Amino acid sequence: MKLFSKILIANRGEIALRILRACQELGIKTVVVHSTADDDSMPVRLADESVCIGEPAGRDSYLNMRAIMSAAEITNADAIHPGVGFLSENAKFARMIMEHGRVFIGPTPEHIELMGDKITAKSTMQKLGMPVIPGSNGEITSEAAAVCQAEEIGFPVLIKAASGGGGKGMKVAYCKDDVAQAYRLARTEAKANFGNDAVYMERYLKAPKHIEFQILADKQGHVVTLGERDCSLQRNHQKIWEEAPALGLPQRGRAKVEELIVKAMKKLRYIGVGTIEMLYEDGEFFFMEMNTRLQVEHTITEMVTGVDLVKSQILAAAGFPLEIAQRDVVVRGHAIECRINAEDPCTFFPSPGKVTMYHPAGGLGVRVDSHTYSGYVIPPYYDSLIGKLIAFAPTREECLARMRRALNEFVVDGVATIIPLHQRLIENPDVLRGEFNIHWLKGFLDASEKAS
Ligand code: MV4
Repeated sequence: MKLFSKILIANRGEIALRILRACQELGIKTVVVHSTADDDSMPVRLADESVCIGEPAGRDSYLNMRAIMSAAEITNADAIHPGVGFLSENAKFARMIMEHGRVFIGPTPEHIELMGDKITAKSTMQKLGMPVIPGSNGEITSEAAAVCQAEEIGFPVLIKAASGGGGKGMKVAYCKDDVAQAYRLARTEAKANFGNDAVYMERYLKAPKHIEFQILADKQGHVVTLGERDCSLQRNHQKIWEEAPALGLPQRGRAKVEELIVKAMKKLRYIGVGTIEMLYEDGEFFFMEMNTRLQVEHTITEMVTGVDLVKSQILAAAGFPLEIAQRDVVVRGHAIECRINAEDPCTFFPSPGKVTMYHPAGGLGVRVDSHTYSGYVIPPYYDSLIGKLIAFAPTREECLARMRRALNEFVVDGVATIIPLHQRLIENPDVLRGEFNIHWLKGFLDASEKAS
């Protein structure tokens, strides 16, 4: 078995930098592809080679598969890391890379397709023994069937898009009279957003937590879980604060779910890193979706397990067996990630422009993953994530204290950031007690808007 000699990073920003750092530590040469908006970016400067692949808009650069393939051919990169977002869950891209004799750093195109369709993902995981939310078994294809299903499931029900994600094409129906309209709206929205109008139905969970499990697998069939993250603190499906481990989960139920996940992933012969997204309510876990890629919040799992997920992912893609077994995985201490978005902390309006002064927090137990520097100009074309502040400590209480002081230390001048929001969250009694679900942040923001 041979490790890659050169990896092409098909992404930008902090995640491109994160992947670049892993490559450098593994002694792998790097190529970063970039748009004209990222000419002066940190990953471009630090990479061994860079190739400009097009104009700023995503479809003209970071989503342009042919341009990226050409860059890989020209630079003779033997593998491509897609990062997060962009082409990271695109089966066609993964297949194209394979057909060009290179390696896609991720699972197979079949795995991506299986999990990309939420209906097949759900039925597959259910067959493999995972608990799922009661609902229609498969697609719903008529208004009459929707009404019939809803009465069987019991109200409220949620209609979801098969190609969904990010909440698009999702409609709640609280009573029989709502169903037909919710069904039509969900279908229309699904068609417009994903070009696929297939929808399915589930009982609507009113106040769940979003708990996700990190897994890691190799081509030899070994699978380990690296514990869970609580990602409930989100706004419009954008996570802003994540923690590992989650608070208040039942030990038995949690262990059982981990066991079922490992079993399912072994059966599927999954490869690399993956995340099983679950909803947790009233002591019960339900499979929701699986992400077949690295995630932004992988960092907190790295802090509490000591496992370098990006290195492990690259090694697994190259065919190396996992260096750790399940008995080696110990979750120690507590980690919190606060996403630093260049947005107004009240309106969340993006705040691109020049960062006149940048001084990240530091010290024991503080990690900052960021491509930002003093003088960096945040382009207006992409998401507003300019860094991640991660605090790690032996206990949650110490972790909160560490995060609080790190937030106070962090300086970003010239643009607005959501650091002030994090500073308010970290003083909130509910947040301090870990008592929040997926709707908590909206309530908090609505209340503070009224108060001001
Ligand atoms: C749900 C749900 C409640 N009940 N399914 C949102 C995105 C999509 N991937 C699935 N989502 C949800 N599915 C049932 N049966 C609530 C959500 C949901 C949500 C889930 C995780 C994190 C944030 C969320 C925000 C709103 C709704």
